[in-house]
Amino acid sequence: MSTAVADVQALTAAQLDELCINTIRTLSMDAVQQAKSGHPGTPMALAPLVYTIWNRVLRFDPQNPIWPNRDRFVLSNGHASMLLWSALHLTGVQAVNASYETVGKPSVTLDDIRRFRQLDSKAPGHPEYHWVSGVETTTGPLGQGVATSVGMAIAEKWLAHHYNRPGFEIFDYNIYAVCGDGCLMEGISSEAASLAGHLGLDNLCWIYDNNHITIEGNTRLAFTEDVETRFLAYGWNVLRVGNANDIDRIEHALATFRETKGRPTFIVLDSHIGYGSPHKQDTAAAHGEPLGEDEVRLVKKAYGWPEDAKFLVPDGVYDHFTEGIGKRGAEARQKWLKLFESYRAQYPSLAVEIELMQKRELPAGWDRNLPVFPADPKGIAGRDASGKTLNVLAQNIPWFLGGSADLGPSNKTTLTYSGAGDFQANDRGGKNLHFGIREHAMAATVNGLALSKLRPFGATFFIFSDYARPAIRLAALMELPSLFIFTHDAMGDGEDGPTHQPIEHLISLRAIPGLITLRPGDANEVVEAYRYIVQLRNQPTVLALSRQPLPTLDRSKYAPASGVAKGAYVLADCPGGNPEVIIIASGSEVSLAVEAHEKLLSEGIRSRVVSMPSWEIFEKQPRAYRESVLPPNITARVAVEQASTFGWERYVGTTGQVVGMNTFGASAPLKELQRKFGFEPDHVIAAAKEQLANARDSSSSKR
Ligand SMILES: Cc1ncc(C[n+]2csc(CCOP(=O)(O)OP(=O)(O)O)c2C)c(N)n1
Ligand SMILES: [Mg+2]
Repeated sequence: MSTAVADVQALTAAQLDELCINTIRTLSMDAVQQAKSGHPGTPMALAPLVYTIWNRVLRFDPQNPIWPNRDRFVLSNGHASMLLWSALHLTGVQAVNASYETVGKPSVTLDDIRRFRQLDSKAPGHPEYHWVSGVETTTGPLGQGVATSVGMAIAEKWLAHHYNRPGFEIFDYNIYAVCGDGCLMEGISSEAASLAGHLGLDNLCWIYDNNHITIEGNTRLAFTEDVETRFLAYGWNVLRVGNANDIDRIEHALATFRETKGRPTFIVLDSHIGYGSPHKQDTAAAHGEPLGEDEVRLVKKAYGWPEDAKFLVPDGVYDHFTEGIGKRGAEARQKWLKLFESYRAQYPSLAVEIELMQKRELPAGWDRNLPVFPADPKGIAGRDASGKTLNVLAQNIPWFLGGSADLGPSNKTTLTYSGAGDFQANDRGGKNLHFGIREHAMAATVNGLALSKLRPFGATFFIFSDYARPAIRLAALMELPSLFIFTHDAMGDGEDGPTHQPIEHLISLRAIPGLITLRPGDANEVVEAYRYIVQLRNQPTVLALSRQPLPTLDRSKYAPASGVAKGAYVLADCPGGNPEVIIIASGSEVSLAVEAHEKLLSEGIRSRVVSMPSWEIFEKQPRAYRESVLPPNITARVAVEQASTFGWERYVGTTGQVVGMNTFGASAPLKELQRKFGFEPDHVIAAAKEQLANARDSSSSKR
């Protein structure tokens, strides 16, 4: 008799395990079949793994999926999302709202699973943080999940170091990440594994679904390296489970992970994609398309499942999860809550910090001693102003930390105050992270830190934001307050030449929904940019900073830098405030615009300078404000920005002029580049006058 319809009381423990595993398998097959799209084969193969992790190992309370000391489960092979939807559903994980409260309903219902991949279903195509409670990070772009898990592991170590006290293990959780061939082929996983090995992150366990199959066929086609040896070389503990259906062995390997100190663990799990499918097992056909109605029946038969049942959760399955993860998780959390209450009594200020952090709030006094820079025509580089500000913020906000991809001395992101320290295997308290030359893993790690509620930043040259872009995009998709600090934002490092001069980077980042880009124009704008950024709770930021000194504007003469918080503001205006031409600029071009403006004024031309560090912030302002800065009737407009001209029509209109870049840069001293590409006052003045003449012509022709 099939176990699915048997009397639950009569089942052996092993049969009950199998019943739960087959429920995950069949839910996955049915959901994909119903959606007519999706990935059935990997859930069929990995159901025993996911069952074991969730029901036997994970310290996670389904009643509260945001409990700070929960173990993290990351599904890096996000196409196998049905594994996660099944786990979240069967364990009864509760939904949480944006205010971090449980709302008394399940995160994923059976109905969501029936509507897998459909609009508004809580069982979308890939795991989506923020959309489905219980998803620890968004995955789908292969490799991102495992790289993000490294940030989570760093966060746990850092939190434990800072907040645990004798007798108070407030943070002692582990991170489990499941990945496939694709994740391990992607470069980001190599970067991340190398970093994790170096840092000896023994709270991190990756489980590799070694099924020898990707979309095009057998891994013989393109992936023949010795993966185990590779991970040994990274300094990981490498284990192997030769049969993905052997849950006792899986459990044993996971126990070995927990006992392993000083290095992360990599478990190779030999599996059969499409397990149980007579015609599709071990073939690429099981990867990314429905099995077909007939095959589904055959598989169900092989599992001892009623062939016609769909979305069946047999009696006893929910209960078995309640008995397993439900009971274990609730006990662990209740114990922790008690522990935290006595911790609060003994260490009230630390407890407050933990609570603020969990809600992404800032501690009192977070903005004290922020620098104010006096007017100075010689000025200071954006990166230097940033370095000074970072060092203040990192002292005011205990959980503000970060680092660079080996460019700390250039990015000026090194935290130099006494006690800042370096995060290493032998110092878990350091606030300087050394990502090495691994921009992609750095950005994903920053996301993992942000997912763990720290306030992280990662830095490199702006040109290399390309190497980090997929993770920046995910930060935006996940609505994380990750901060990416990119210096050398234009042609400031002139002699390095076009390989080092960003052109299209700003506009391409401006195109990412939800991402804030900020390119401050002088030192005080840098400070104001930070003031804005650290108050963000749900948006990532790209901060583009100059390498070279920029004049510090005289704010008694020009508008205060606090205008940065509006994205764009009138920095300098003509007497009476009724301009006839507007010059809009960002970053290093702001002082150039001001210089041109002063000359125009002296010639009796009524000009206005708008400093526009952030398009996105400006777009959030009420229309009345936006029109006060850029009055629609003033069409004579010039934008000046040492970057691609692409997109500036938005603010200068189709008749406006953009002093920007239409080509790559060149290798030469900055002054010569500024001359060659027209970033000089005379050029801006000429553009403004041309604009004015055109505007006068067109208004006289209208008359
Ligand atoms: C960065 C990235 N490139 C390509 C894809 C498209 N894609 C999705 S799954 C897949 C094959 C993955 O193979 P594997 O990780 O072995 O998964 P399995 O089929 O074994 O589950 C590919 C190429 C993707 N999701 N992400
Ligand atoms: Mg595979």
